[in-house]
Amino acid sequence: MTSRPNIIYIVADDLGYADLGCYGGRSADFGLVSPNIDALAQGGLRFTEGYANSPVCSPTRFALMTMRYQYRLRGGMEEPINSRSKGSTTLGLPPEMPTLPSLLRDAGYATALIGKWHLGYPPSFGPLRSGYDEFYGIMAGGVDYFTHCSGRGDHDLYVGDSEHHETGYLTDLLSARAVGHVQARAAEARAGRPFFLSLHYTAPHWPWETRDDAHVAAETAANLFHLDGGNIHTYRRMIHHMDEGIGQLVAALRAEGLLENTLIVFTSDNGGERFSDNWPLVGGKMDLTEGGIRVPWIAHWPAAIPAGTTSAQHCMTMDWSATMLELGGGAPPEGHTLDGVSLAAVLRDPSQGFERPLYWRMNHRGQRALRRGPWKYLKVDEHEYLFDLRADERERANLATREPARFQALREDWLAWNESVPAIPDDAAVSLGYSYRDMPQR
Ligand SMILES: [Ca+2]
Repeated sequence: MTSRPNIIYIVADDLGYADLGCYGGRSADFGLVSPNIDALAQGGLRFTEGYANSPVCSPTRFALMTMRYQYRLRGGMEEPINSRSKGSTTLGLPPEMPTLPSLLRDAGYATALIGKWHLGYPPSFGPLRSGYDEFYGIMAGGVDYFTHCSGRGDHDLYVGDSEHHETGYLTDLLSARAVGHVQARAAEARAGRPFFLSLHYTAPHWPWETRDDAHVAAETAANLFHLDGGNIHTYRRMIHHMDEGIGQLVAALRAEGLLENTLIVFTSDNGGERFSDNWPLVGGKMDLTEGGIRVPWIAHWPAAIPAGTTSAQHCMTMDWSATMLELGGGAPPEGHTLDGVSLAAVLRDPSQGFERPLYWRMNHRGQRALRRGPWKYLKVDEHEYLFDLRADERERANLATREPARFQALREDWLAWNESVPAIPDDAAVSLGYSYRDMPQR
């Protein structure tokens, strides 16, 4: 019987399904893009059919925190929350809502968020109000890596609730902070008080800046979407910088004697953006085609997870959070139901699996999706599709006409689920940073 693990939940931002070497990604001109993350996969368990709760940032983060479908909260209907939500008392994660960190804290964990919050602004919302003992990072959906200013030009780096000025490249600052946090928590962790660390990188989200690109910050200040910049070389280096930090974090855990009984989970909050590699999947961020929602899921925990294993278990973000809650000995309050389903049995024995139907909905383009077994029901704009992902994960062969009964059954299934969650309100916003005018369709 293993004692309760320390838990580190690493979330990359807009990283696509095939950007990492261990998911078939190409090498960069400087060599391997993600050797340290690949090593976590080699030493642990890699999921090939895991998903994000949403193809865009903040909705996935609502699900990550609450372990429920994001559609249950008003803020989760925004696609995504943006800086216009500043001052709002509704567009955020309500402090009274039980969360993964609040329930782990109740179970005795020391909790911290290092990195991106993106679930509403103080004073109504914030990480310290939702279960984190400590916070170092940004409140917004994106900032410049050097100035730490959001798209509105507001400086957005905080320690707790206080604005914090520090010079440096954000990815490196987050990595250094995470290493320092592990070192600071190590003695208590060894003595039996485990920690839960959320490490939410902004990499490899725009603007397209590597560690050596401080001069680019002035160019992107007016428009962080950085529509006239970036390329795959810059993009891969941005991933590599994050990977280096994760390597340092693993080294710190090893040096402190904590690696064996620490569960490290690595994923992305949504599918890849314009420079990402989602092969063989189609689409990306904002899309309910596989490229927008299927993401890497890697779990590393030497004390419990067999090394070098893979799993095709279907799962989404909220399931992973429910898994961590169970492994940490936490539980939701009486009568508070979670939508997330624990994967703990799969982690311990990757040959295990269970049926896990997964549902999505987007205001953007009226999208619907349901994954049930090998089948996927999809709607985009006024068009509806049926795909057999076992044979065609690229979603090119529409079987809706060939298999009308199956198509109708899945469609009914989705409609029944949709009735079980709140409807999208008329004032829910869809925010697109650019259109086909700025770049041709993928
Ligand atoms: Ca994102």
